[in-house]
Amino acid sequence: MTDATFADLGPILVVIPTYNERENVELIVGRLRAAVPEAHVLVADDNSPDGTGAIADGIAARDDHVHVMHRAGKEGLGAAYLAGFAWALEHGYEVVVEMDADGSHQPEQLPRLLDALRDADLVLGSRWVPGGSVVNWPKHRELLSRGGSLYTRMALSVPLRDATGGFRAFRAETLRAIDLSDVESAGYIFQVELGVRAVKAGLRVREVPIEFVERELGSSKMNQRIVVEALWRVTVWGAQDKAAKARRLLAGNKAPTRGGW
Ligand SMILES: Nc1nc2c(ncn2[C@@H]2O[C@H](COP(=O)(O)OP(=O)(O)O)[C@@H](O)[C@H]2O)c(=O)[nH]1
Ligand SMILES: [Mg+2]
Repeated sequence: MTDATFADLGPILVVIPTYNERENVELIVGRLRAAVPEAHVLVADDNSPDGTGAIADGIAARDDHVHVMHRAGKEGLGAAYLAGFAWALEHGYEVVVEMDADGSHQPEQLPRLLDALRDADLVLGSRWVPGGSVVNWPKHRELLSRGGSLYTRMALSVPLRDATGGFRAFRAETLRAIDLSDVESAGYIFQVELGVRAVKAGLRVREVPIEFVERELGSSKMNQRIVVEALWRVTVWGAQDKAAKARRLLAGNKAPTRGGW
């Protein structure tokens, strides 16, 4: 592994949100540090009762590329990422990566995303493009993910194949361009909101295939509330999008405008 492979992209920060990932945090940070040695890591922990935050502090004490954000309590994936992004922008990172702590997103595949970012503003690691796949994922989760992306494509007229995935690389400029101050989502639908905002802002969004591996350690934090928030929000955004299009048509203005985004 050579050092500074992606130096042309500028400093890279990988944000890893954690909630009760005691068995995973050390493994995932170790793999990431080996796979992309120049990347820095920010573990954004929501005061996990299982002590994940303290383990992350131990890693950070030994490795100057690892940082820890201790948040007051569990506020959802979207909130943890927003705090992590703000930290990244304050500290001058040019590339900000989202990655789960549980091994589903393989650090060894991050170079693919970074490579693609050279001519994109946002790169999505995608399970549902040719070459993408899932390993050991329960059928109901696959259906939810495929269905969620299909619904998003139809309701919001965006060409994303994997709209809900959470292995992504953003340019810092992209995060600034999509204005994070009024992001509405708290849970996993945050991913859809950001992807759609990037598309609607006219940015270059590329999808690259990834192999998503179901976690072997710890447990999923996905729950019914997260699914309900997702369905509800896509439905509301879809209605707002259609209303905005109708208003533009009535006004005789064909130029694309932001309509709800
Ligand atoms: N900080 C923080 N991290 C979270 C929260 N919910 C989930 N995560 C993390 O987000 C990532 C994905 O969550 P996971 O439970 O694996 O979701 P799944 O893969 O969709 O089943 C993991 O690293 C979790 O620890 C939260 O409320 N706060
Ligand atoms: Mg997971």
